[in-house]
Amino acid sequence: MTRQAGGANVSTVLIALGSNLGDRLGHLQAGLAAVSALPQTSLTAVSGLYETAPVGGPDNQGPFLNAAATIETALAPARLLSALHTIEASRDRERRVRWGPRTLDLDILVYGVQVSDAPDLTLPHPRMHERRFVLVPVADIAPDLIHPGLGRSIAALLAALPAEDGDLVCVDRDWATDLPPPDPTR
Ligand code: A4P
Ligand code: MG
Repeated sequence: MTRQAGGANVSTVLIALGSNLGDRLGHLQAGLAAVSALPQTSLTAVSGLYETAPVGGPDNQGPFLNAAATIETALAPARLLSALHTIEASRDRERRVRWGPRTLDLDILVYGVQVSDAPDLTLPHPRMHERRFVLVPVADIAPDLIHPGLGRSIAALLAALPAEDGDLVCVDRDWATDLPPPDPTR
């Protein structure tokens, strides 16, 4: 959804958060605080926190913490992605192996009703509908949201995905109530 606010187009955007390296909860909390402090952006909903088994990537990586959040933002998609990459870098994110362990991953899942197959920013995120570690958190905050590419609700997409034993467990519903203030040194 996009609407006018004070002359700017404001869109509803779904973001996925993930971490499986170092202080996982600290990275997610700091990442979310930084997202909510972005200019022309407000945080409107945050999912529970889930511990999830790694999907893909190297064999021996540790479990992830995953969550999802909704923001309202006037930042254009490319500008928002670049801001998310800056926040990832502030948590010492390194990119070595595809789907390898990471301190903080911030993906744009859905940006309004935009659909794009550009490799730098594919919208909606090309794998979101195949992944319970994405759809379960998103269903906490936006079960009725229609996937702009597939035309089906998040709840319907999730219902179509088989659960695997131990693939995911909710570990905290209130992990984002006391976010740290943004760290000016990072
Ligand atoms: N990119 C394209 N579209 C987007 C988008 N919608 N949002 C480009 C964010 N980035 C997008 O991303 C690689 C490139 O994707 C970027 O240059 C960006 O321009 P990355 O963050 O460097 O690396 P990545 O996250 O490893 O890549 P990718 O392919 O997006 O990974 P996935 O598909 O997100 O999978 N298992 C569990 N349990 N939990 C997880 O969070 N995450 C992954 C990563 C694999 N397994 C996981 C988890
Ligand atoms: Mg990513």
